Amino acid sequence: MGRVQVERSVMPLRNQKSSEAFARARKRIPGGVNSPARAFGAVGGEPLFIERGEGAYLFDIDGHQYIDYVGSWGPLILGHRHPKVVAALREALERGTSFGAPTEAETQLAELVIEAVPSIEMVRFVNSGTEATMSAIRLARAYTGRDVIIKFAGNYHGHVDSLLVAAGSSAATLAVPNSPGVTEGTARDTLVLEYNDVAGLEEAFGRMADRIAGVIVEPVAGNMGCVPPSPEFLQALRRLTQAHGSLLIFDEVMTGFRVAYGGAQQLYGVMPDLTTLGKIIGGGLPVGAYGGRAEIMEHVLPSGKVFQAGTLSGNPLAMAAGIATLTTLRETNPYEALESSSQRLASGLLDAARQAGLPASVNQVGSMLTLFFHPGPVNNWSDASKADTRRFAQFFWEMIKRGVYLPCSQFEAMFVSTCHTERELDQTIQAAHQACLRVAQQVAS
Ligand code: KE4
Repeated sequence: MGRVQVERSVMPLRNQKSSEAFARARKRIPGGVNSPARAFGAVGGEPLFIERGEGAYLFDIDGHQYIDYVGSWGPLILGHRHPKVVAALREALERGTSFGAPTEAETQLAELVIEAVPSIEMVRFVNSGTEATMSAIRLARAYTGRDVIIKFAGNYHGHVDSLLVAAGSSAATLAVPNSPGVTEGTARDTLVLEYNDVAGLEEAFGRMADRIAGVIVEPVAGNMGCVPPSPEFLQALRRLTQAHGSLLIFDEVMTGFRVAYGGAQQLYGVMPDLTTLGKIIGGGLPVGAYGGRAEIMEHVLPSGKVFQAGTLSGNPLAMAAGIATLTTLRETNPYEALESSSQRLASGLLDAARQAGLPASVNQVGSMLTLFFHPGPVNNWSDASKADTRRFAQFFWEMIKRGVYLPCSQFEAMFVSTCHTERELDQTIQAAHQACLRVAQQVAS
C-alpha cells in the first residue's frame, strides 16, 4: 500500500517528540518501525510513539491520550496492563526469563487452549502467528503428502513465503509472488481464491483435488477489514476438504478467544483439522500456537518427523501472561458484553458516516469491526478494495485529533476490549460524528 497524501488541514496534531523519535528510528530501523502495519503508510503522516497503555487508553510521548481500538492488533482483549496479567508476569519474572527447558506453565497453557478450542487435542507453542501458520502448512503437506495450499485474497497469515502471493492471472492459475524475495517456485504451490466464493472453491477441487494438501482461511477475515464468512462458505470448506483428504486450517490468530472463548469454530460450529492461534493467548507477549487432532499433531518432531523448533517457544513470561489472560476470560466470560458494546459502536460509527452523507457500511463480529468507506456490502477483497482509502485516511486523522486511536488502515479491524465502557463508546461515537462532518466538508471543498 503506497503512502497516501493527506491534505495539510488534517495533518496530525503537533507531535514534536514523536516526530523526533521517528526521525531517529528511521536511521536505525527500516521505515522506523519493526512492523510495517505501524508505519501509518496507509494514512499518511507520521506514526505516534507510545509512552504507555492503561486499560482502554494509550498515551503518546507528547502527552496525548487516546481511546485505543488497536489493542496491539488484537492481543489486548482485557485492555492494557490488566492487573492479573501484570501480577502473573511479576511473579514469573522472580523465577527467571527463559530456561531452554520444559516448564509446567507450557502444559498449563496447553490445557487451557485444548479445553477451550473444540477441535484441538494437542498443541505446539511458537513465538508468532507467522510461525504458527508456517508450521501448520508444513504439517498439512507432510500429513497428506501433497503440495498445493489454497488461501484467499484479502486473508493475511503472516509473512510466510508461500503465502506472500497474489492470485495468478486467472483464479484457475496458481499464484505469483507478491513480495520481492519470494520465488516463483514457492508461489507455484499456492492457489489464491476469492473469500466467500463457494463456486470457485468447488471448481478448484474439481480440477486439482488430489494435489491439495490444505486450505488455510481466516474464519472471520480481519485483514481486509472485518469480513464475516457466509455459512455456506465455511460448510463448503469443511465438506470439500473432508471429501478429498485435504486438511482445513482455520487461522484463528485473530479470532481465537476474540469472537468467542472457543474462537470462530465454536461460534459457527465448523471444526477444522488444524487451528493456528496467537495474539490473545500471549496476553501481549510473543506467542503463537498450532494445534489439532492428536493423530495429526503427533507427526511433529520429536514425536514425529515434521521439523519445527524455536529457542523461546513456550517462554515462561509469555506463558504466564497467556495463562492469566485465558483464565480471566474463562472466569468472567465477557463475550456477550463485548458483542453488545461492539454492536453499539458499529451502529454509532455507521450513523455518523451516513448522517454526514458519506457512503459507508460496517461489518462486525464479536469485538472486531470495521467501518468501510464503501456503500457495502463488503463480502470479499474485490468489494473491500473499492473502499475510499483517502476518506478513511482523513477520518483516521480527524479521530486522532479527537483522542481516538483507530487501526491505521481501512483494511484492518478495530478491537473492543473489556475496558471500553459506555464512556469510551459515547466519546468515540461523538468524535466520529464530528470527524465525518469534517471529512464531508473536505470532500466538498
Ligand atoms: P504475527 O506473525 O504478526 O504474530 O501473526 C501473523 C498473523 C497471522 N494470521 C492472522 C489472521 C493475522 O491477523 C496475523 C497478524 N495480524 C496483523 C494485523 N492484521 C499483525 C500486525 C502487524 O503485522 O504488525
